[in-house]
Amino acid sequence: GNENSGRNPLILPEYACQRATCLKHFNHKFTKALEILQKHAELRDNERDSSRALAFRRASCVLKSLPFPLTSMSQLKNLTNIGDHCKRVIQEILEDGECREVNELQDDWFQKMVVFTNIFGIGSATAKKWIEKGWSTIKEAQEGYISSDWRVRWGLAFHTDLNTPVNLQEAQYIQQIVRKEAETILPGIILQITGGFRRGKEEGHDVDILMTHPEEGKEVGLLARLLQRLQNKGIILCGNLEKSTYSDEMLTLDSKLSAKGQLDHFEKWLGIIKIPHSCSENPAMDYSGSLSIISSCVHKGTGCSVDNSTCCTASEQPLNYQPLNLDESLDLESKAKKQKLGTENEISPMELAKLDRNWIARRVDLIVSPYDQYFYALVGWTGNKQFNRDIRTYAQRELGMKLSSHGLYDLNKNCALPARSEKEVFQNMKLQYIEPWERNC
Ligand code: 8DG
Ligand code: MN
Ligand code: MN
Repeated sequence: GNENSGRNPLILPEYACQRATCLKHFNHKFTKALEILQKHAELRDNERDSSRALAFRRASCVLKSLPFPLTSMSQLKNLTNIGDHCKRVIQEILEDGECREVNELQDDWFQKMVVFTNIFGIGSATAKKWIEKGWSTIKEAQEGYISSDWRVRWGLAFHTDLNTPVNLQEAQYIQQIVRKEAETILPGIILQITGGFRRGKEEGHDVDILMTHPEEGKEVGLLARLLQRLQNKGIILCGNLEKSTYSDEMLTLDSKLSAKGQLDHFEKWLGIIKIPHSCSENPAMDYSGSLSIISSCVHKGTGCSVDNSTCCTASEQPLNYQPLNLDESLDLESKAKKQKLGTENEISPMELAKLDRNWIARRVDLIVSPYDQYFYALVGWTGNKQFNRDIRTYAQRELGMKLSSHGLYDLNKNCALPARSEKEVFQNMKLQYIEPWERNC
């Protein structure tokens, strides 16, 4: 017995969208192990493994919502979603402090696969081929691989930059630049950082920015004009503008929008921009007004409170940074171009990366949504991916409804359910509201 055993039997709601799952929790020892099993299954990447991967993730997600540290197997008795394999892993960690299977999984192959699949544009199929060729480092791939995919060319060249996590200051700096240009083009625009930063993460692999305008149709054409302005400022390295492929039928029938798939049909730009090195380091900047700290973050249904520091969200207000001057780095580039080629030809991403430069490359996703889909888009692009899977499965199985980033469709009544706020999205699904920082499944 320990002080927590009195809390049992603990009943957690079955779906993660019915529970709070915060970044900080009591069971990292177990969830880290289960997520290595998940990652390994994902990297192996065949049909059977992908369902095993999801099973590991669901179990991990349950442990993240537990309001106490797990100390005995009996505490798992009333919990769903924890299968026999997961139970064996948990038991071994309880007894030995570690799990042999998990340790053995993290072999050379696994380490290499993680390194390679962390490259922008590289999936597990290509990573496997590289390992079969005997490659084990980024350098070997940089020197030996010629790709027709712009993402891979830039991803390889700027691997060091892109593998340095983006911090909150950088995310807000990027948001501020995008907001300034977007507001000039389209006054009244609504612009929001989504993704991990909105869930309270302090670091991320990219910055996700969702945009809309409350007047129907005003958002059309915004993204192309915005990109032109960012291009003129010299901050775009590369990227791809995807046109919207949305039509109303997609609310009901679309395999891409299944509970599994996370892809949607919004107009979006996925790319890489450059920001000054100094924008996350300048001590003269005052960030005190930039965070809205949520004073208390309570696990719903479990009565557990978590430290404030894990519960901040990125500001929705613009900040007042001085516009940073990139002229110097642009000079460097044009000098390098002239030296290298004596022409106006582009220098290669690899050469650009090797320059002595005062900027760092950052991955950015820009998404534009029509206003009538905006709050569904906001939920979808806030994530996380596991939260999306779960809430979409919940909608389908428990309500007979189809949820996507474009909307919610009642398959029995044959009608779409509009939402004018994020809270309404949850109300429409008969769910208690889950705050963004409670969606870290
Ligand atoms: P990180 O960048 O901090 O590492 O994590 P993240 O912000 O949670 O992940 P992300 O890969 O940037 O994705 C953000 C959310 O966007 C994620 O929950 C899935 C969601 N999403 C959609 N539609 C699409 C889509 O078409 N492509 C991608 N990549 N993500 C999408 O709702
Ligand atoms: Mn992200
Ligand atoms: Mn993203």
